[in-house]
Amino acid sequence: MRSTPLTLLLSAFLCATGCSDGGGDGGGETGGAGTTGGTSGGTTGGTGGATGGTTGGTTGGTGGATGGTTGGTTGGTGGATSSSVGTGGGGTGGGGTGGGGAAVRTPAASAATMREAGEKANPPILIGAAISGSGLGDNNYKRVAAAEHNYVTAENEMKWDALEPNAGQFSWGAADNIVNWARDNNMKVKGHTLVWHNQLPGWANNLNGAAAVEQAIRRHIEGVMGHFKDRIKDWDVVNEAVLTDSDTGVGNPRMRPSVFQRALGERFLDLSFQIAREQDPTAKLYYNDYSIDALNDKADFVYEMIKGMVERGVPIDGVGFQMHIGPPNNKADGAAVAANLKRFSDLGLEVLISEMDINRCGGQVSAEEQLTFYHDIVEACFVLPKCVGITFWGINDGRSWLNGWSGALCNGQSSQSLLFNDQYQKKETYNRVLDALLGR
Ligand code: 9MR
Repeated sequence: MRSTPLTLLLSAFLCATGCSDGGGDGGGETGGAGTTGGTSGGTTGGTGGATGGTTGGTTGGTGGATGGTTGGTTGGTGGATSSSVGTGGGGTGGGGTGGGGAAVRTPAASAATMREAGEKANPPILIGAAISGSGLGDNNYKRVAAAEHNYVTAENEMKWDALEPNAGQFSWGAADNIVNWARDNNMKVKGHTLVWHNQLPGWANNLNGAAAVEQAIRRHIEGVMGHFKDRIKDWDVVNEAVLTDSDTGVGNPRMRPSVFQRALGERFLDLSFQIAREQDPTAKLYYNDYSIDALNDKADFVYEMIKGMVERGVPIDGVGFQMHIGPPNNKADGAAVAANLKRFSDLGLEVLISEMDINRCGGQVSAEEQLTFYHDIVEACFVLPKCVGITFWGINDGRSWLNGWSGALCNGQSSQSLLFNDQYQKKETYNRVLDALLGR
């Protein structure tokens, strides 16, 4: 729907209170980036400013009063006035002035922890970790996890096989434990992951026919998002839908022949996001994948795929770059990551580092290179206001998934891939990450 005169008036008024160039002019199905602040929303909201309108249409045009001052990453928080104009699922949308789109993120002057550095940065940046149920049985693990992070992804407990082991029968216990622990420690949670070919229960993997698969996707997304609705606002909606000849993202990129793709074709992507949006109009909806961190065949293919979704008005808010560096996945340096994050964010989307670790097994990444990568890749995200979070895939080396993953080449050795050792002491990798978060 197009903007109304009232919206335009409000835009002009609110702009005077702090909007800057770069807001979205929205409009149409997907809205769009622009320079005047989102004057209208659309189905998925304008892409205004950095994010001003990303949540625009669906929440009725966020952005707004605070958009200009907090910049794009938080753009969307919207002023009361603009929200009231914009309610109605993107009707008039836009909220007008949102998303000034801060050009840079300002680091904290000092911080004792990564969490503090992330919270004091302007705009703030989420510092996350993959958390496992078994880890929460260890007091040292819990202490470090909560002191250093404010964002949680369940490592396995929210996957399809864990949550819906039998068709239509949900099992919440292990996931609830993690989500409730996060809430007790004032940590935000990202739901991981709704539609993924891996860790599917047998019954889902064996489904046949478009109708059965669509029904299963719908029941799963509605059931899971419905259960966590008050506690989880960020979701990995589709995970790892693209395949290349090697896990490093090189060679013959194509849609992965999963049960979803076989039954519905590429349409399963749009469908999953649309169902998720219907289930929660205010949630942040992400696509997530590995070995798309640098500039390679897979990243190029995923870029075109996501661009197509944005152009079709599919309700996607952002892309997660897993950032598993080293075997079995890709190698990426800071400059390549920066260029890649930038082109995706230029689509009007949020970006985030969603599963970072750097594997030393197999000798492909030296100790020195690991430190450089940790610093420079974290920096590449930090300097980009639309990069809203950095999640590390675990807390301490001893619990890393890489140690037991054959393609990771560890052969029983530690992958030495994370920021804390097995006594939960900070490693030099931690110091380099904290440096990057403090602009050093
Ligand atoms: O860390 C997870 C590990 O414990 C599981 O065995 C594995 C099984 O698929 O999944 C790991 O997490 C993956 C994540 O959910 C999606 N991206 C790749 C991660 C590492 O394999």
